[in-house]
Amino acid sequence: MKGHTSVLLLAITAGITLGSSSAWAETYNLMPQPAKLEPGSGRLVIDGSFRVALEGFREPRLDAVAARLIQRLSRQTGIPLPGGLESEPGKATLVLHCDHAGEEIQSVREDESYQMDVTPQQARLSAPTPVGLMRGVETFLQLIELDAQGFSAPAVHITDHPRFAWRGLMIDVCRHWMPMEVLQRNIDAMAAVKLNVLHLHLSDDQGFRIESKKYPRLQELGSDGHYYTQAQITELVIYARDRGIRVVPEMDMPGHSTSWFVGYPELASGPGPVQIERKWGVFNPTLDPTREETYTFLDGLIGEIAALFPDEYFHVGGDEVNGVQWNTNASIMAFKKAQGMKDNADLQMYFNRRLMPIVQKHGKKMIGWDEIFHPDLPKDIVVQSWRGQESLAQAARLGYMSILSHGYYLDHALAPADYYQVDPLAGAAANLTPEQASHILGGEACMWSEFVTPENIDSRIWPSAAAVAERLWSPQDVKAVDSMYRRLEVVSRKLDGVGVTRNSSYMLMLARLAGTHSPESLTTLADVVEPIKAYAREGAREYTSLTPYNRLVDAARPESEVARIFAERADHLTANKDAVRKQLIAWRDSREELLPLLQQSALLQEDIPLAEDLSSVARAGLEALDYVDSGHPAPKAWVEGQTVLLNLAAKPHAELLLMIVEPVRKLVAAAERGSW
Ligand code: TNX
Repeated sequence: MKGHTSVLLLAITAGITLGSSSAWAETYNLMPQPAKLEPGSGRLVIDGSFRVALEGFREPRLDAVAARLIQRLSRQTGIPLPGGLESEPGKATLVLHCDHAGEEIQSVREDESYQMDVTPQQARLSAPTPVGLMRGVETFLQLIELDAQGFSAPAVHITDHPRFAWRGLMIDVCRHWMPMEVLQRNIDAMAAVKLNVLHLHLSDDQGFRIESKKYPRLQELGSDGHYYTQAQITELVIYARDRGIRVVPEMDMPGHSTSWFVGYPELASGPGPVQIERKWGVFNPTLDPTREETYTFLDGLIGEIAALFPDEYFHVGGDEVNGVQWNTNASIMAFKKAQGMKDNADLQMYFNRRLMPIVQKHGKKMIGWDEIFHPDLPKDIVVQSWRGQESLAQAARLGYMSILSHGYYLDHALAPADYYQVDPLAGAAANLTPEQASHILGGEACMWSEFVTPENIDSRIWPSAAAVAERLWSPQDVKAVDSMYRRLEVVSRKLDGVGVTRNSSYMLMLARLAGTHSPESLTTLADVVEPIKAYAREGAREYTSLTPYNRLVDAARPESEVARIFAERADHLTANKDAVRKQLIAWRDSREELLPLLQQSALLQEDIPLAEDLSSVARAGLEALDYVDSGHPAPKAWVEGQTVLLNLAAKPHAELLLMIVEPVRKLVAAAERGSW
């Protein structure tokens, strides 16, 4: 019992309430943090006698929840556990109590709350709905840890519910095709951190990724054979529903639609023939919004696709229409003139107004990227804000529902902390009235797949999506970055157990790069570099969907944990001097083993400058430590020399950034002062 009691005593003596942001948070490794947690005393032992009972409302989905819980617990602990339920709740280790059925089709209104009581005798988890129970089960699994006495769950009382109803992850399966197993393992990981919407970006210039029986040339000619069959979609939707996750399909239109026109060129606003797009960016092919045939086609297609997805929302895309084809088509220009439209935004608005009743006719509400927003559209549309938080706030002020994605772009390869600090109700949305704010349903992390493949996509989604999940689930005042990182490290490892390949594929990719050599010394370099950020890679070279994504930049993580921890230590040098010195020595000396390894691999040669910089930057850091230890400020010429070196090392090489440069800069500054 590692200090649970002391935290409790501390809290009682200090007279503070144990709210979401108090000291107890540091005792457990929960993510997202529950709304309310009170520590109890003692621990519930988890061993081979672990049994689960179901109580109250029953449905097959709950039996599956219990069965998966037992399996996961067994995998997490390595303890063999028999499947099957305990029929007498009094004898069970964990009682799952469900009040009543949930929604037939899970929606933003679903009750996801739960309560949990863990005592040394028994754990009781109760929830109004099966989905609430699923959320609680994940908390229970996160509570279980190994200490000197074995596996146990600490005694606690938890009352929990989400802050936002829409907590999504968007996966672009078009730029790079993502087979079923990628989606399934990510659904499992989403459930583990209480995300509840998988938004599938199913069509784009580079691929049409779902089977249409009505218009089969869409996938036959528009997908290179990489698409989900209707049977697979049904399977996926059930898989997600079993885990309390909605699946929202997106058909991006009228732009980002090149792949449609390979099989159906007559739908385009410009002349054919059309090929599947291989590059990244914004392209000209766009649906012709002026022809009636377009809407007949969309009616057929949307009807067919909408029927496969029970969710109440259907995403129509709507982003990045460049207007080139509209501006060069005489009949479209004449149409605009005849209708008194002043620009292409008006024409896109006309398209959306025609689209709206089609979506409704098939029983769906419309959601689209923020370009679709127009005050003439009915109030039940949802605006997905990606260009800035202002559009989110504006939509809310006008009574429209919206979700935030700006700031949650996982493809930008930022650090978990960067995503964590973005709050749907901050920034432009901070001054909304409570009524207006209630229109903001939540947010979605977006994984655009220009620069990810099935091999490395998990390493871009996780663990950042867990930080976003906490932002969207936990109370707004849960925002301490240190605490987030401490818990994220533990939760990240548990996500590996759920099937996330972030670590396993990292090792495989490094091994591939190293060829027949051991990848061990390569890890030293790979652990301290990060891919260049945001859209920088698009300018770095000509990428296409046929480019191999097998370089160090593709293996490297969005955030170097090693460099982050080093930077923290360098910031508190007096306490960490030995560790910092030791680390710098290892980096300085890594060159000797690294260089021959890099030279012998065609894929690694481009990284030689990084290995050189790692060594020389580390040497600069060591010299800086020596100057400070000597008690005399470093000579001016030395400082200037190191600054030149650091500035060069700060530049990207092979699309990678060396993350130890900035912390070493601080050491050099200390040497210049002659003190910490
Ligand atoms: C913009 S976000 C796009 C996508 C790209 C993404 C890359 C949005 C609605 N459109 O087509 O993949 O940037 O970050």
